Amino acid sequence: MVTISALPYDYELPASGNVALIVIDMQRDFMELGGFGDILGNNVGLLRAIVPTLKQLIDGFRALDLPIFHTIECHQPDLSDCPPSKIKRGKGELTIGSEGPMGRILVKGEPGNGIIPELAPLPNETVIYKPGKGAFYATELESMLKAQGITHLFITGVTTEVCVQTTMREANDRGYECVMVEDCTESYFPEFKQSTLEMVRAQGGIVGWTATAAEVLKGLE
Ligand code: TIU
Repeated sequence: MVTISALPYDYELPASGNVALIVIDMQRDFMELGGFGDILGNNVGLLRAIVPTLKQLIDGFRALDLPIFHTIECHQPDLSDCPPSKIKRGKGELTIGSEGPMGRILVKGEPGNGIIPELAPLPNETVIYKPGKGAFYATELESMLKAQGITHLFITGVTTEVCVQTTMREANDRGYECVMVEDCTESYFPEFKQSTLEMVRAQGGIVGWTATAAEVLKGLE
């Protein structure tokens, strides 16, 4: 049994529990000027703060030979997997599929859709291409986790209250024991990040736990 110091109480990982690290949408679209986050009117620079800590956590999982799943929010070039409601959202001139400074906004394979170089996946790591905010909706993630017997998830990435929280809620409903890693997730709205951390661990951990990267690594190593 591994015990990780977490909130609202210690997170326990039974010997039979298989863990994975989930890294949500650390893509240029959300981290750089000219991407989707920027065209929605956000200060994308706010998200950079977590990159070194998230890199340490990723390196820790790599050193322990534990599985890592990266996700990318994206759509097919013909936008057939993007509901019109999602295209219409936002107030700027550019929208999903528009030509932006880093290629077509939120379209699979465009330069802006790539994961930032510092956190680039290794060839043995899985990349999940997701059309929704949650990583389970319309993806192979659940079947892949089941195939590997994974039961416990450490969830990181951006943005905390949008794709990270949606994914954690989807995972929780599917029976996964989830930890949101506090210093490996960030929001364009600091108060939304704080509220998300508090709401997932409220009511005795209604959605799961939160812990720092250092506590996660201390527990796993
Ligand atoms: N806009 C925003 O905060 N987030 C997204 O649109 N996607 C993710 O969170 N990845």
